[in-house]
Amino acid sequence: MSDEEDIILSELNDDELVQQMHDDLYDGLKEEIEEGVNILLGRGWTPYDVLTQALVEGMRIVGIDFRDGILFVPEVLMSANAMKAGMSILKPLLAETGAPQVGSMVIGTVKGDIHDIGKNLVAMMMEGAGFEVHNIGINNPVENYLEAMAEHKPNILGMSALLTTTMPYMKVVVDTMKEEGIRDDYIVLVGGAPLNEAFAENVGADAYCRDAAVAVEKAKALIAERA
Ligand code: B1M
Repeated sequence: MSDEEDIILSELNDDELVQQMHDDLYDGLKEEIEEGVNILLGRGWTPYDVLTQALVEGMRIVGIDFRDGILFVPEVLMSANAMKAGMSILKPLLAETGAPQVGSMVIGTVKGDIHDIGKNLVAMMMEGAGFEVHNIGINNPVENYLEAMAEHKPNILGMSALLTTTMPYMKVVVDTMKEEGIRDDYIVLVGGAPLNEAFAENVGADAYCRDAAVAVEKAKALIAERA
């Protein structure tokens, strides 16, 4: 039996448990992540702290070793699945704040890009802040965004891209909105690890959102500005 199999998560203190969850996320251990999330919640941690300190931070570490060629796609997929399992426990709790509805949003990852963890996190946090969110998934061509906007008439369009090769597609979407004469009907928010403020401005978005909390802040501020 290896040392890892001897670890009883509930016997670890908070710091040790969070550390162990980073390791378990790295190893793609879905059940252990679910157990860890439940233990931290049981100890009175807020869903937001569990999300940011145990899950998002763990994924950041996975990203470093993926970049450096230490982890490969199949392993990172397992980490992503474990992360999603943890997120699905937190989702209803984050949405439970009872915040009054403040607006609505269509959000999706752009064409050619299948990364969805960050986008889903933004969707969860927006829901928790009182937004009605229509999450249209991954790999979205411009037609999907237009269709969803026509159907749901949101205040906000959110786009996510995690690859330097897919982020320019955001400009295709904004330019098409301009051609159709609907650009100014929506607040356009963009996000994803390789983006920055200058890029957002360049593609004609209203704001760049560094993370999910910033997305909520910017969404609320821009809606208030337009009211
Ligand atoms: Co990918 N991948 N990946 N990957 N992957 C990155 C992005 C990469 C940086 C890894 C690396 O090299 N360090 C790199 C991109 C390099 C580049 O473009 N310069 C990369 C690569 C190269 C690839 C492939 C090409 C690998 C290959 O096949 N050889 C391939 C591409 C597939 C495709 O999309 N066509 C690929 C595949 C995958 C997996 C499938 C294995 C998996 C995705 C699983 C999934 O999402 N279901 C995966 C993962 C997990 C990652 C990393 C490790 C983690 C991404 C993540 O989930 N982060 C990532 C490394 C990294 O980003 N450091 C990497 C956690 C998440 C909470 O953060 O997504 O940044 P993030 O979201 C944040 C903010 O960015 C912001 O808020 C979120 C929450 O705070 N935000 C928004 C995001 N979207 C927003 C939208 C908004 C607002 C804010 O709208 C309003």
